[in-house]
Amino acid sequence: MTKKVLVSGIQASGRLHFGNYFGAMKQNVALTESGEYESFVFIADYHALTTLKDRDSLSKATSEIVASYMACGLDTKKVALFKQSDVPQHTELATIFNNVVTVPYLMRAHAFKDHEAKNKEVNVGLFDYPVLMAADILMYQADIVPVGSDQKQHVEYARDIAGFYNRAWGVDYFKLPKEYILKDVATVPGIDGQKMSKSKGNVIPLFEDEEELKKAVMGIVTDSSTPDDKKNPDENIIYNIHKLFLDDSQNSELRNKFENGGYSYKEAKDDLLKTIIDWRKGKKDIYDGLINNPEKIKEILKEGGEKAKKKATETMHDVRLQTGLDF
Ligand code: AQP
Repeated sequence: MTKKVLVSGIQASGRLHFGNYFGAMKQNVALTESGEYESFVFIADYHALTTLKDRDSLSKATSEIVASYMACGLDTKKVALFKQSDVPQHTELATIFNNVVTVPYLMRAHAFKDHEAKNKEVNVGLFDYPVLMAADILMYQADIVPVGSDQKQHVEYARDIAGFYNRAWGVDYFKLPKEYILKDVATVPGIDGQKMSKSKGNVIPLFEDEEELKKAVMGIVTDSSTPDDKKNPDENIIYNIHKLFLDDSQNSELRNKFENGGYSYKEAKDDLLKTIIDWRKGKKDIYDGLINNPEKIKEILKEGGEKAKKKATETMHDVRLQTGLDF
């Protein structure tokens, strides 16, 4: 039986955080382990260049994604874990897609509109980001793309672009991918209650040193309730982050503590910190081992890049024939 295809990417643009983990990484590891998918997980380093112009930060972020994925249980035997820039077919396909996409269509993308609204200068890479992302996804004929809700529109764009291409060249070639979004983790809040985001400085980092982790957890914004006050867990940032780590019975126990009163924010933060430290047990050692072994990281990426390139070469062979570039 042919397996369904999973494709998922993370931008190499900063410290990985629990929004990335619960929104996408956890699902990628679990779905890959299920054996039902052929998995392509990539580090979006071309995408990162839209914001990052610093050699060391890019290579550091790339290594951190590899080490984090391995620490979280991704098995390189069951996945192609690779760097987008190691498979130049992505940019080749994006160049072709650029000819079936219009400027007004790209002007409706959230990322572009957000930048415009803030009067930020938008580079062409950022403007064209949805097209490259469509190429990333469609290259592998993805069935599903595990993402947080912030990326939903980009997967919709990939679906549209598959249709634009198929119609333009009169083929039924690219499959229409679907986003895979789990409701409870669609938007993980950061320490200020807004969406946890690398660029907002509101993250709880996955594998940074305990001091940094503690600083982030203790920095979670709270209101002026006293320890004795009863607190509504659903409106509480500490609870909304902590619940993501818990099973049903642990979750209702935690809810009770908030609802009954007598649970101070200090205690709530200490408990969350303890949960995260427990979650990191075992994983952090794997992470540190890899981060200190750049040769191993390069070897993992090389192997993954070769697997991805095999499929990408097949796709581009077909596309070049369909479009008349090859004959
Ligand atoms: N807060 C979040 N809740 C749920 N899912 C999230 N993701 C990111 N933040 C959250 C998901 O993580 C995957 C990788 O994201 P990305 O790093 O490629 O880009 P992003 O979504 O733009 O992440 P950031 O941290 O918000 O980066 P910046 O600040 O650079 O824009 C995606 O599947 C994403 O949905």
